[in-house]
Amino acid sequence: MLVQLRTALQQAGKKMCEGSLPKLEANILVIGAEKVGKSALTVRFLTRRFIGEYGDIESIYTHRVMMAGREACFSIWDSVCPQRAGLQGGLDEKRLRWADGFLVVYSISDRASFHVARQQLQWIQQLKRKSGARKVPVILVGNKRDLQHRRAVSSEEGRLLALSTDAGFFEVSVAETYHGALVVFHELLGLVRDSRSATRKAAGLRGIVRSMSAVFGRRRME
Ligand SMILES: Nc1nc2c(ncn2[C@@H]2O[C@H](COP(=O)(O)OP(=O)(O)OP(=O)(O)O)[C@@H](O)[C@H]2O)c(=O)[nH]1
Ligand SMILES: [Mg+2]
Repeated sequence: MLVQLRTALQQAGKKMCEGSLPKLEANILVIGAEKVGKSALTVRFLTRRFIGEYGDIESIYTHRVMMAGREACFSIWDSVCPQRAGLQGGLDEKRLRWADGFLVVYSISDRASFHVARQQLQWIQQLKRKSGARKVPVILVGNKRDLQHRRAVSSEEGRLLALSTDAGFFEVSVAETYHGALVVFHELLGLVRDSRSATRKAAGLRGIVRSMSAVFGRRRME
């Protein structure tokens, strides 16, 4: 079951987004293995709270934040674990096309969840590249940092995986602090913004090249 949630505050946000200020809109897909804290991360960011148990409902939240003086409106798709989704790495082309940016979450105390994260990162890169995307905004998140005594994945391994798949990397404890969730979402929004402006610049350059070829082509004909 997929639930869409939009609160009164978020409706107000939508109105602000419709104003004259330049705005950033982004669809964020949160994925990862079962019970790694995908919902905890999302809810922590949206409400600042950690409530402990979240059930297994798949939800899309709409939300707004101020980011570097600019209004950002975005939708966050908190997906269910891959096993229940029954798709390769919990991903399908529809979700991939929908998303502008990805948070791939694993638990530092769960080695298997790290392997799922690796598969998902590779799958994202493959499908997005196939669709012509240049740089894909992705952040790898190692959650449950408070469980040091049960650590099964070193920080170094996380960082290396992120480096090799061109993703950002953070280790956080959603249970302990709000700050980690905030940083992760803000960084991802920054990556989405950068990738959009890179795409716009590339399109602008292509336009200039096309106009120049048209002009010089015509001169040669004359
Ligand atoms: N110790 C610790 N527990 C956490 C942390 N984040 C989440 N949890 C716990 O991990 C369990 C799973 O959290 P969820 O947010 O439901 O995980 P999920 O990935 O959304 O799970 P599914 O949607 O069922 O795949 C819950 O019992 C949370 O309380 C954390 O940072 N530290
Ligand atoms: Mg969940």
